[in-house]
Formats: sequence, structure tokens, C-alpha cells
Amino acid sequence: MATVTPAPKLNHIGLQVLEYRGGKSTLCAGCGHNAISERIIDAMWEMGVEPERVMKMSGIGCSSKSPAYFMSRSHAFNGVHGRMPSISTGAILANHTMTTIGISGDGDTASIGMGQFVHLLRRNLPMIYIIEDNGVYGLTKGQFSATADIGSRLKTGVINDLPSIDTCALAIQLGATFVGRSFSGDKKQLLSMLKAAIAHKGTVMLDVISPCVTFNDHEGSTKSYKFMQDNDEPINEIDFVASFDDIEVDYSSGEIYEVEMHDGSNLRLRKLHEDYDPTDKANAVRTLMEAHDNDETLTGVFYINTGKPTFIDLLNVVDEPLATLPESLTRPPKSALDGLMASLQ
Ligand SMILES: Cc1ncc(C[n+]2csc(CCOP(=O)(O)OP(=O)(O)O)c2C)c(N)n1
Ligand code: SF4
Ligand SMILES: [Mg+2]
Repeated sequence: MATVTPAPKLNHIGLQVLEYRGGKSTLCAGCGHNAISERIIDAMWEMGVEPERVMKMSGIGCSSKSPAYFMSRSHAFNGVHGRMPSISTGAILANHTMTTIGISGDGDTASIGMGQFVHLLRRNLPMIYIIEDNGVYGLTKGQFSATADIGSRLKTGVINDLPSIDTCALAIQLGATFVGRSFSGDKKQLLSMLKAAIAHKGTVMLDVISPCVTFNDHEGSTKSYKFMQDNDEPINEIDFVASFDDIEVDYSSGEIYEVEMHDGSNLRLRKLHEDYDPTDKANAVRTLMEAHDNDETLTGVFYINTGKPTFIDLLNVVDEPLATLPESLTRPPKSALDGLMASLQ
């Protein structure tokens, strides 16, 4: 008897998950960055984002190579080291109707790119900014980055004696409106966070601990698989219900923070840390600082603000993308220049 192959599962815009895949990864087998690409594919597919409506931006590093490994049908720009924020700002101003996802590394963001990163945050530029955080410069063979924890050790025995930069605390303080930390090995948490990120309007900053199996996965590293498996402390459990889903979830509301997203989806944060309020900015920064002092690695959604205007709102940009406006609307007619010149005579 002939076997019947089941029809491929389609998302709500009629696409198979295969249509969200990218090229074959050239990163090391087991690199955390590959798992993040997989979750991005799943999240974009589950949310029914049209691949052709996505801009993938990146800088330089193993992490910044990742956009080649998901969503081949999308647009992509691989920028200069640390310059992804300014390139993204320009691209989003030209067409704010696209979904923009930027992939950076801890080196690309917190070292060479820091000057650009902080200005992206204060603008609340509508994009998803992911730091694939392994605590080292993977591509240039494993030097410490600025997110490496004080006291952590390289394979060579070198100890890091500088304090780390907490990109989440920085992002919250400077103006990002959706800030979280996850771990490449936590499929469920990362997928839910990415889906909520797609539904958010404003800067989403996700620091995803993503072990570098070649240079930073040994005893003495605080960004290794083992360390994260032993020390990952979630502050909330994340559930995301997309606007087109009709799933009834039974929760006792006292333990839940429910956030309505811009597209009508619902983000439900079940509190694990007593009374943690993800809308309280000062408390979010304090919680991260305290965790740092206590050597705790917190994950989860630390901060969310769905009410703040984005950079596009502030500039009062017209609805039609600037990139597709006809010249007749973007350039004053010759008569306007002639009139101006005449007025100066
Ligand atoms: C202007 C410039 N300076 C330095 C380099 C060398 N370089 C390439 S990648 C990199 C760091 C990458 O680290 P990270 O962003 O953490 O990415 P990872 O490889 O760890 O994913 C550096 C310093 C460069 N390519 N360009
Ligand atoms: S060197 Fe490290 S960061 Fe780069 S691909 Fe290999 S495991 Fe990943
Ligand atoms: Mg790195």
C-alpha cells in the first residue's frame, strides 16, 4: 500500500517553514548562534511575517554572519564592524513598513559599536536588535569582549580583570522599550521572546547568551553551556498568544503580567521573582545591578513599555515609505527654486 506523505504545515499566510530557511551555516557545529537562527526562523514563520518584508542587518563577527543562515528571501545588509545601528537607522527611515532584525555580537555592540548602539537605544528605533553574546570575539579567535564577567577565564588561562557591561541595564536606562535576556539553549523562552519582539513597536533589545564552543565553553567561563544550564535564573515565564491565535490559557491573574502588544497579540509574563513589575524602569535596572553583585545570571523580559513613541513617530514620517514616494512629492518643483531665487534678488 502506498504511503501518504502528510501535507506540509502552512502558517497563516500560506508558507511552509522551509520558506524561512537560509543558506547552510558555516559556523562551528554547536555554536549558540546557529540555535538562535533556528529560533528566528520558527518565530518569523509562526508569526506569519512575509519574508520579503524583512530587513536583516548586521555588523562583523561570527554572529553578524548569521543573517545568511535564515530567511534567504529577505533583504540583508552586512555592514562595517559596529556600524549596524546607523545603517539600520537609514534603512528604517527609508522604509519604516518593513520588519527589521539586526544581529550583532558582544564585540560588535559593546566594544567598537558602543557609540552607535547607545544612540540607537535613545531613539527607540523600531527594530529587533539581538546581541549573540558569547563573551568573546569569536571570529578573531577568542579575545575577551566587554560583556565578559570579571574573574572569568580564557582557555589560555588569562583572567578577565575588567568589569562587564550589562547591555540590558544600559538598554533600559537609555530608552529601549522591550528588553530581555535569554539563552540560545532555551528554545521555549527564546521563541516566545522573539515572537513578542516581532509584535512590538519600538527598539527591542535582546541579549542572548550564545556559547562559543571553540573559544569560550570551558570551566571558568560564565558564557558556557554548562554555566548557563547551572545558573540560568528566569525572572518570568513567557507565554505569547498571537493576535490570530484563539488559544484560551487558564491562568490565575494575580501571578501574571499581561501586556497587550501593538498588533493585538498578548504577552503573558508569569512572575517567578516575587512582585517583579516589568513596566517599572528603575526597578528593572536595580534588579539587574543587584543580580550582577550577587553573580546571578537572570533571564526573561526585564522591561517593556508599549506607550513610548518611536523615532518614526517623533519625526512624524508620512505613512508611505520615503523610498517609494514619487519624485514629484520629494523634490520641490523648479518654480519653487525660481521663486526663491527671485526673492533674493
Ligand atoms: C574596523 C574593524 N576592526 C576590527 C576588526 C576585527 N574583528 C572582526 S570580528 C571582531 C569581533 C567580533 O566579536 P563579536 O561581535 O563578539 O562576534 P562573535 O564572532 O563573537 O560572534 C573583530 C574585532 C574588523 N573586522 N574591523
Ligand atoms: S568561533 Fe565561536 S562564535 Fe565563531 S562560529 Fe565558532 S563557536 Fe561560533
Ligand atoms: Mg562575541
